[in-house]
Amino acid sequence: MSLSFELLKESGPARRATLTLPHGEVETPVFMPVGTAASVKAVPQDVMETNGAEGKGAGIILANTYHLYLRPGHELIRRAGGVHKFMSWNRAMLTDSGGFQVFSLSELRKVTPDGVEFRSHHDGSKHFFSPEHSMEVQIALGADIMMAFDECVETPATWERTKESMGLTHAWAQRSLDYWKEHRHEVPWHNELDGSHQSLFGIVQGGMYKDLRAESAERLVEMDFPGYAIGGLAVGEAREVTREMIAHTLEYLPKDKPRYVMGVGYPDEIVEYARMGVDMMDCVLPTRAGRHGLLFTSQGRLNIKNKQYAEDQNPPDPACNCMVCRRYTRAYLRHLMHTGEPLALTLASEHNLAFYLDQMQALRNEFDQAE
Ligand code: PRF
Ligand code: ZN
Repeated sequence: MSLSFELLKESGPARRATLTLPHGEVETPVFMPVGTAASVKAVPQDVMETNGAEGKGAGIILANTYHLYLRPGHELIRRAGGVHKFMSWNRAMLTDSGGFQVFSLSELRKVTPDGVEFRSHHDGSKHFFSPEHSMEVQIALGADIMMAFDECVETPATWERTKESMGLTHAWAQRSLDYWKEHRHEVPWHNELDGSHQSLFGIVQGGMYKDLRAESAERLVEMDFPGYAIGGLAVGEAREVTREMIAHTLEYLPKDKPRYVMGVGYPDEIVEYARMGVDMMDCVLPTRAGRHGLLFTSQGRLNIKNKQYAEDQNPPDPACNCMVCRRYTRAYLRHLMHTGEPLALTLASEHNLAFYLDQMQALRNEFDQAE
C-alpha cells in the first residue's frame, strides 16, 4: 500500500480519516512533529513512539530535505537504507521539499525558471536545487510522503509578484510530478513484491489573494496529486487572514484526498483548522518554544523560567498525563532551565509534544463520537 485515505466520518467541514502509508497507519486529523535533521530536537525516538495521544506517540513525523542534503548528505542516507533506517524510526515520515527552507534560511538565493541557486547557511558553499534535484534527494531519503518543490512568496507581496511566483510553483509542481512518476520505485526500501512506493503532495500557493489561491488549487488538482498542501501561510500575516485563506482554499481541494496546512501553528490554531477540514499540520512550535522554556498547558502558556515557579511543586500541567508531568515539578524544570541542563530541553519539548498530540487525540475522539 503506497497511500490510501479512508474517510471514516464527516462532522460539518471536519473529517476523521485513516491515512495508510508504507510505514503505517496515521489517524487524522494529525499533528506532525518536526524532525528537521532526522531528529525531533532533544527528544529520542522511543519517547516519540509513546508520548501523548493515549501513549501511542506520533504516527508521522517530518524531516527537511534542505538540512539533510547539506548534512550528512542524501547519498549517505541512501547508503544507510533511507532516513527511516538511518534514524531508527519505523513509522510514517514526510519530507518537505527544500523550497521553503532555501527561502527562509540560505543566503544569496538566485531564482531562475530552472531552480534556485543558494549558499549553505553553514559554510557559504554554493548549491542548486531544481524540482528534479529535490525529488532525487527526497527519493534517497525515502520518506512515505514527499513534497513538490515550490516557491513561497514573501509577505507582503503584490498581486503581480504573487501571480508570477505562483506560476513558477505550478511549473515546478508539474516537473516534480513527472520526475516522481518516473522514479518513485527507486526509494531505498522499495519492495518488488509489495510494489509500494512514495507519494507526492502538491503545494497550493497564491499568497493572500483569493483569486490566486483558487487558481492555484484548481491547477494542482488538474495535475492529480495523491494529496494537497496549502503553503505560503503563517508567514507573518494576521491570523484572520490565515484562517480565511485556508477556508477559501479548502473549497477547491477534493474531499477524498488528504489536505495538509504547512507550518502551523499555536495549539488553538491547529484545533481550529482541523475543525475547518484540515487533515494534517506540522509546526516547530512545541519543540522550539519548549527549548526556550515556554510550556503549553491546559491553563494556557507558561514561561517556566519565571521566578514564580521556583518553588512550585505542581507538575508543569496538572491536567497532562505525559511522562514529564507524571514525574517532575515546575520547580525542578525551572532549575534545569536556569542552570542550562540539557535535560531541560528534553523535558520541555516532551511535554509540549504530548500536549499537541493529546489535543489532536481528543479531537479525533470527539469526531468519532459525533452524531
Ligand atoms: N512551502 C513548503 N514548505 C513550507 C511552507 C511552504 O509554503 C510553509 C509555509 N508556512 C511552511 N513549510 N515547501
Ligand atoms: Zn505533560
